[in-house]
Amino acid sequence: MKTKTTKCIVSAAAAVALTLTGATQAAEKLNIYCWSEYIPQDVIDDFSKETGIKVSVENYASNEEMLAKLGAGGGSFDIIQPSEYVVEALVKEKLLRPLDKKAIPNLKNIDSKFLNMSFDPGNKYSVPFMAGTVGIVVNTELVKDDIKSFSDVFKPANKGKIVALDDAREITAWALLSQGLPINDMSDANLEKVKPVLANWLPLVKVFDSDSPKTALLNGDVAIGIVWGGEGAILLQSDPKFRWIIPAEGTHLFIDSLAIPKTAKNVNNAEAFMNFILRTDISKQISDAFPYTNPNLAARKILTEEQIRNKASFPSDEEIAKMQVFRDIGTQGSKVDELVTSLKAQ
Ligand code: N2P
Repeated sequence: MKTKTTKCIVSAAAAVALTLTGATQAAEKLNIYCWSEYIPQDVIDDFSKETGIKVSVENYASNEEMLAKLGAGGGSFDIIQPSEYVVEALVKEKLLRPLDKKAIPNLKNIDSKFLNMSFDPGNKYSVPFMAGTVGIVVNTELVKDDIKSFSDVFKPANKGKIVALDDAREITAWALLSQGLPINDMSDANLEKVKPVLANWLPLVKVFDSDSPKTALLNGDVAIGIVWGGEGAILLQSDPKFRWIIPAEGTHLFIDSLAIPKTAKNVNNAEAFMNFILRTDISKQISDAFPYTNPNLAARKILTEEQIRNKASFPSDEEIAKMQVFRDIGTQGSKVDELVTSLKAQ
């Protein structure tokens, strides 16, 4: 009996030792592949300081760029940041790893509105990181017209004054909206319908930029932008001459999540990082740098009134209710890419 107990203790100790060795080995690295201008460098540095985990970060400017790299087997990533329709597609293709929720207790900080969404019921594979929309920013010192819609932006008079996101799915969605068509119906017939619209619009754009579309507006290179909400929010903070407009035709609500690819090698570290950035103070730090719609309710409670009042960061419930969310469109995605690429090259 006594011997048996001792043996048990010994094997328990061995198990602990094994786990520790495993943890020490895994604690060395974490490879993140995320949207540009979404996770501040000081957050990454603080995580490394706290955990000793060495983090490498690569950025992408569109979901399609990220998927192309993953699909081509380029890089080995422990965390990616897909948008809703991409989570949906990756789950379908069994390319994500189920999360160990016990390792992510700070999930409790997320607003329940952003949990259990249709692209990942029960959040088996994804943790909401940031949400937001796409809207119009006008430099009112340079443009006197009362711009209300995508169609107002893409008028011949604005040729050479526009910065737009460099994102085929986004651009095509704006054209569909301008025709009163749903943004997820990217059938061949609808692509044919928006082709002439895009053929008129694209030559008017001076700068295509998804990484930092605010830059061309800040330096006066352009006067109108169609930009991510967080970029719009930074512009509104920077100068009252910038006005934010939710396009009259409607717009798109995105929810970008954190997920672990099946092929990840540092899974524990990935979950530790997810838990870290869901911490109230860290999530606030992220909002301070990149003022998108933060789904972290605990962090939202400690944002300043000015941050919460920024309409580009936090659209009203009424505005959100009118926004559409992208769904997986399967193989039509590559046709959308081809359409926009060919028209841009004209
Ligand atoms: C962050 C870009 C926002 C991502 N720079 C839109 N899904």
